[in-house]
Amino acid sequence: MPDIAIIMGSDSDMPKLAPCFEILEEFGISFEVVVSSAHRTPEETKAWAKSAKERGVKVIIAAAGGAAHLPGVVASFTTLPVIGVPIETSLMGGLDSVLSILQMPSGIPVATMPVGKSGGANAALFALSMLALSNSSLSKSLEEYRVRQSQKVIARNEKLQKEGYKNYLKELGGSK
Ligand code: RP5
Repeated sequence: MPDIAIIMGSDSDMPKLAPCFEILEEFGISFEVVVSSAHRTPEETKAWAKSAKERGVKVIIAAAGGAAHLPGVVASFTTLPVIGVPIETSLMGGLDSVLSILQMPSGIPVATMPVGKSGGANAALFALSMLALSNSSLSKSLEEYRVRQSQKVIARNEKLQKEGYKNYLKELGGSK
């Protein structure tokens, strides 16, 4: 029984969600991944969204790009929380996706994540935060994740202070 369900409008969205899959794997949370489009397979999308709660899903992550109606359409068929991930597009870098997902009418909420590589990662972490409300071990794991994240930044700053910005920049790939 998957705790989290991830739906994408196209398989072309999948690489952008790699950080999402990786984080959920790291936390050992069960999840399902499907491709189903609000526009190309509306009936299948509807059936999937309507049956999610019965399948034991607690949170849905929906990713789409361009005319990104998928998260909103999914949210219209379920009262489960829906987290929208706007996928980058060639036309406007994903601003079109952000606006399509963000501007939901009152009554059907969708939580909108950042566009770009943070979107998938934050969607996973946000979904985990929701599950952690009733799972103390997951809550502890999330706290430990934050500590590890802080430690990485502190270590990087220590290295920067030790080596100086010129050497650090060279290691990062050089100045332009
Ligand atoms: C959206 O259209 C998908 O979510 C995808 O981001 C975009 C383009 O889909 P493809 O033409 O690559 O299948 O529905």
